Amino acid sequence: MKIGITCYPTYGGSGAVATELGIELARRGHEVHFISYAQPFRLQHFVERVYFHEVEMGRYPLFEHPHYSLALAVAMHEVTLREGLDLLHVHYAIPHATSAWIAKEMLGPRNGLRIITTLHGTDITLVGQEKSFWEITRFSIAKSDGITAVSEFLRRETVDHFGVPESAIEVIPNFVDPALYRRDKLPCRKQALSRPGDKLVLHVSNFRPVKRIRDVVRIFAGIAQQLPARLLLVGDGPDRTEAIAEAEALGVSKRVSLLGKQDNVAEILACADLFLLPSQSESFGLSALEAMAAGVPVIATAVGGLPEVVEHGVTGYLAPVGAVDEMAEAGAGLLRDFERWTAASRAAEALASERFGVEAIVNHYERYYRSVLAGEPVAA
Ligand code: GMT
Repeated sequence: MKIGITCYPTYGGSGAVATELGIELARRGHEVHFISYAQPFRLQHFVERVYFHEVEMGRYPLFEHPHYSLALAVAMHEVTLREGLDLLHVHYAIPHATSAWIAKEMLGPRNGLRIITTLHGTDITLVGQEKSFWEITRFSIAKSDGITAVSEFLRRETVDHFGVPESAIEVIPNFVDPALYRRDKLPCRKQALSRPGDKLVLHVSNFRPVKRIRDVVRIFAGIAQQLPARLLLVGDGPDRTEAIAEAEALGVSKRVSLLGKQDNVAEILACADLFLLPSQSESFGLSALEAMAAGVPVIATAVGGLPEVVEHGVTGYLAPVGAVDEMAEAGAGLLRDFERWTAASRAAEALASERFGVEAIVNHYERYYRSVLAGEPVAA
């Protein structure tokens, strides 16, 4: 197959999943064309059968706001014609599904291009529900030839808020390649990250309000009261200064390290003892899955798709949003008890590869592609 993939290329779960899917599809013999405004961050090396097409943005003084959606549609149209794409797989509805629909309209009815839209989260739960985006989100999803959602939770949200029939949405969860996260195979430079004897608590995100960064720091402070520990914050975003302020207010700033955006989170996960994800909402929580793949138990909120990823009491602990004391207790309890921690770590690794391993999930995507291309009903 010749597949075009569009995603947000900067740091974020949807771009990570889209890129790793493209790389795996290419490994299986498909030709994959990424179309976006920048090279996806996880596409760092030459990969056979993978191509990147940068969207060119025309500038004109009259345009106060750049017309990215239109430029993207033109790029999708051009690449489809030039490379003979069979399908465009877009990740995150806005504006990618809209641009894909425009590109298909420009190609005309004789072109058999198919569009698959993968819904990732806030395209449905937040952005898509804003008044100015609701109608275009609904329209663009309805015009897609196939729709996938990364969790059952997100499928239900899409049905409830956009009236899409449940049977029209295929749930295909996110995935990991367990081989890339094996902690025994990765160099862990714990001494460079913390003092001897410290437990390493990790959070990775884009530091947006939905991640509740203050809660991350509060949970950590609760843990650090009970045992020697260090908090590693990986990523960056609008709430970074809030995190620093909260750490200072709680007197733990000397125990918090801000590592910024990191290309190789697997190496940091290999040293980590606990992962925190106390989000307000999370349609899946790819970072939690990656932590589990590295054998790191996860303390998270029982919201959205997280209960589909983290098994409460087995691979980690789930608590209500804002229950920082409960999460701190659960975290400290696990870190203090080596036997329980080891059991949770092994269960996390096993669940990540058994339920979310790259082979099975990419097989699912391939089956779905074939059924969409054949025009078959694709109901789950
Ligand atoms: O929707 C977003 O907030 C952005 C998106 C991203 O690019 O990271 O995150 C969503 O997609 C991820 C990949 O499928 C999921 O792991 C995240 O849970 C989801 N974010 C939210 O639902 C807040």
